[in-house]
Amino acid sequence: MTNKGVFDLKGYLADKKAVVDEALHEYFPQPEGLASDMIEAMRYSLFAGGKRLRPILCVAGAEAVDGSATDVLPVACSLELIHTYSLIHDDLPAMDDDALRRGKPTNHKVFGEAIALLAGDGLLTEAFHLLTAEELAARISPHVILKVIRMIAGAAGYDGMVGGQTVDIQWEGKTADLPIVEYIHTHKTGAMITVSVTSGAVLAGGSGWQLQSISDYGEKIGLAFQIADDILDIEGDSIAMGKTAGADNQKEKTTYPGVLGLEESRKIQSELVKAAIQSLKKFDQRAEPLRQIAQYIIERKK
Ligand code: GRG
Repeated sequence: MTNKGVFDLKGYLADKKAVVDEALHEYFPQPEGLASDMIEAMRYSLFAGGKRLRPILCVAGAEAVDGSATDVLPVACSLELIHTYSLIHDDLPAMDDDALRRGKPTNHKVFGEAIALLAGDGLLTEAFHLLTAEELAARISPHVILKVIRMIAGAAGYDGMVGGQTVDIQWEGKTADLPIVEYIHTHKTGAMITVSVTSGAVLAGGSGWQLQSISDYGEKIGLAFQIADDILDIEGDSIAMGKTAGADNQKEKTTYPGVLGLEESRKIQSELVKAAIQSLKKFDQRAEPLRQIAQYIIERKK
């Protein structure tokens, strides 16, 4: 695990995804009782085959400061629940009106709009239920858990993902400039990615400089991730991505390639990845997964 030649990122991502998927299956309710249709709808999107990038970042953030997956699994899973809720709501007719997500028909196409809306609400609420799990409180001090809950609520809310989504929708069809697209991307996508990696490091007891460096890393890869997503929307393949390619252009979305062009966008994403890796310069080989995930974020095909 000491350098790029030896570390197997593909294997690492597959292993951590399996650990996260197993925990999600363990934590998540079965479709029982009178509200079972809504629980089925939550499960449909949660287990539709996401990359689990946010939980993996949480685990890798913990490992970088000598923690482990076991320390952070409920938090890692809660991040995936919030992410999945955002995708269900994002696909609704009132938002992006998409038909395909994670390679399957979108939640509202299968369960109807009302149940899809409620499934998103259920996932968001269940995330905070999971954040107060006894399993976590048995390992981590309440003070640290409270701090992490506050960080996650901030990143998911009005000054994070929901704020970014608001500006994204309000700027559709308008000519935006760099500060606007930067606001959208850092809030809509970057905030949750940053909190994913930082929360892992906080839970694992990272020191002041470690948390600052990991937070800088998160901000840089968060922005690079959404720029890569914009580029994939132009160049990617719907089947490989599991969602409709070309949707941004069709909806006249505010994107980096739209504002700066493809070449400049590619340049910026590469610089962000370099800077993200540089943020980790004081870390040892335990941060190797984070370094390589940074590169993977702009090289991925889905
Ligand atoms: C509050 C009503 C209401 C809705 C909120 C905030 C929000 C809806 C949506 C914003 C979230 C969003 C769609 C951000 C885009 C980020 C993005 C590129 C998502 C895809 O992430 P991946 O590639 O997907 O990690 P997988 O499927 O692999 O998890």
